[in-house]
Amino acid sequence: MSSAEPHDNLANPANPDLPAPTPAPADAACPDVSVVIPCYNETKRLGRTLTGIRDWAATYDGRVQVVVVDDGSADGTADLARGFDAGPLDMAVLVNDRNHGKGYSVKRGMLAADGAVRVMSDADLATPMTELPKMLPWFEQGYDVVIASRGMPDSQVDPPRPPHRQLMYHGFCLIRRMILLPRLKDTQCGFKAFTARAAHDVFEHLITEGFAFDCEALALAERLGYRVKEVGVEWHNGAGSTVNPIRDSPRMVMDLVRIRRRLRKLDPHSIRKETTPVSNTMSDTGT
Ligand SMILES: Nc1nc2c(ncn2[C@@H]2O[C@H](COP(=O)(O)OP(=O)(O)O)[C@@H](O)[C@H]2O)c(=O)[nH]1
Ligand SMILES: [Mg+2]
Repeated sequence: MSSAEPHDNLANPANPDLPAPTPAPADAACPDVSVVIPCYNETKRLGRTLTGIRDWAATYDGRVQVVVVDDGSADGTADLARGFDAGPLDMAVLVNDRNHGKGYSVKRGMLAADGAVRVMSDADLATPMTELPKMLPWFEQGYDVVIASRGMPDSQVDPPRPPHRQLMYHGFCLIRRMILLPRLKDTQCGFKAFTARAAHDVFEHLITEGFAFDCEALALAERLGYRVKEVGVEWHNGAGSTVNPIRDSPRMVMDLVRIRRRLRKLDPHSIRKETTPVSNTMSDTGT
């Protein structure tokens, strides 16, 4: 067992009757990792991010795959990714036919990735890869989805966000907790890790193309009986955010209502039953 904190209560209040997770294999401390990066006009930020992942991969014992998903960029983002000196990284570059949104792009990347652990990261790598080793031990303890959070007592947000962003963030959290996922403090941090099986089941059924997709993914995961762990991380607030809270928040709130309505009608057992085998998963190795 790793150096992670003691066991939490693994019961999933949403679905106590769904199958318990299969114990993770003994070598789960360094699983093969895929990092999916949704990118919309990211030539300014992506190079540094890929370098950061490459540097981290050089210190990591497992295989590291990077899947860049270019979401219809007009600034040569895909060319930058293709031309990057990948070193030990296994690189894949997917290009959307047009701009669809972050949710569409993460879904595409997550379903194309092949790591035992599939991580989505924003193109600014605001949560550095060095935070991933803090998250991986939770998989060994039976969690299926481990999300980085800026809302935990040990989270470090540096530098603090400007007051207007802070206000929008807390306002959205308040509304979101009334509609979906009341237990989670921060659903919007752009760094989340899934086992291959959870990634497959969740993203196969995800329909939200915009920024509310994180909430749909997490609510879907809980509805399917997967265990979600929120972990405080270091988060660096850099320049160049592509999210406009005034433009994007109303749409997100409408999406939350739609997501809740859809999930109420969803039969989780039919999804878990129809699931086809996923290769190279932590929970499929059966060891
Ligand atoms: N704004 C925007 N971002 C997108 C889109 N598709 C993918 N993304 C990516 O979604 C991520 C959003 O992160 P970021 O801009 O840092 O926003 P933050 O949430 O304010 O930190 C970035 O990696 C974007 O490139 C899109 O259609 N619009
Ligand atoms: Mg950011």
